[in-house]
Amino acid sequence: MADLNAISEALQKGKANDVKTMVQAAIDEGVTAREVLQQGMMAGMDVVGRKFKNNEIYVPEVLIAARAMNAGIEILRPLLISEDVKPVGTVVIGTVKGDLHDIGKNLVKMMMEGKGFNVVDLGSDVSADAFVAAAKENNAQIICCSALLTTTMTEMKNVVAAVDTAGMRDKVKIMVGGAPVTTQFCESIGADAYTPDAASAAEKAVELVTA
Ligand code: B1M
Repeated sequence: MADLNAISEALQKGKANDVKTMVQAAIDEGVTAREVLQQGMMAGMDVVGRKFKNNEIYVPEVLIAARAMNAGIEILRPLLISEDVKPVGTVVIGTVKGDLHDIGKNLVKMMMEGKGFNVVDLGSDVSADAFVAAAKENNAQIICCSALLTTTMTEMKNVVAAVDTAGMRDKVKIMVGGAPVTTQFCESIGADAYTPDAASAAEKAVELVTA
């Protein structure tokens, strides 16, 4: 029987090959991709985060765990992205300036692709001006900003201001998310929507373009 806890533990130890093998085995046994992601991999990443915070492990171990997480995500990707979907719009996504955390952003991207969006991924450490330029160039309806640090989430305010300055505020919706971000923060900076996870971000995006 699939052992999601074993996936969590392998991820914590950074054993990318074991994570891949066990994720594939769980899927073959009929466990859903979402269960594997949430109860296996994200549960493991939570433990990594706690240990990192308590100085029980350091950046190299976290990077190795992140690599194992990405290895598992590659297997889940086609399953999380459902096929027969029509393009519903274009989204520009990135992690804000100064912030290198991209795992959550990659999940949001994947879920949005699953809903049929064309997603332009700017990567991490993305400046407000780069968000605006890409939105203009690709005729995007939505800009999605991710931030994992309390010190970088404030950069989202600069994105809202840059979109405003470019005269695009009535054409482009701005979505924000990431662990330290809240609804109150979203409202305080004048962004359009905050969602706590990748799946709800994708649902909200559909709502924004079809409203
Ligand atoms: Co860093 N890090 N990190 N880190 N890291 C955190 C975020 C931290 C909480 C750890 C801790 O102390 N417990 C802490 C932040 C504290 C704070 O600001 N409050 C922290 C710190 C301090 C740092 C450094 C400053 C450490 C240092 O160097 N002293 C440094 C900063 C580097 C930088 O960015 N400039 C740093 C570095 C790193 C690594 C490079 C080693 C690595 C990142 C590797 C990578 O991403 N490629 C790393 C990691 C892996 C983490 C933890 C352990 C895991 C993050 C993660 O990927 N989670 C993290 C602790 C934790 O979160 N448990 C931690 C899994 C991911 C799926 O979740 O990204 O939250 P998440 O995404 C979620 C939701 O938030 C949401 O959807 C996803 C789930 O469905 N979501 C959105 C995300 N974006 C969204 C956008 C949306 C909507 C939803 O709409 C647009």
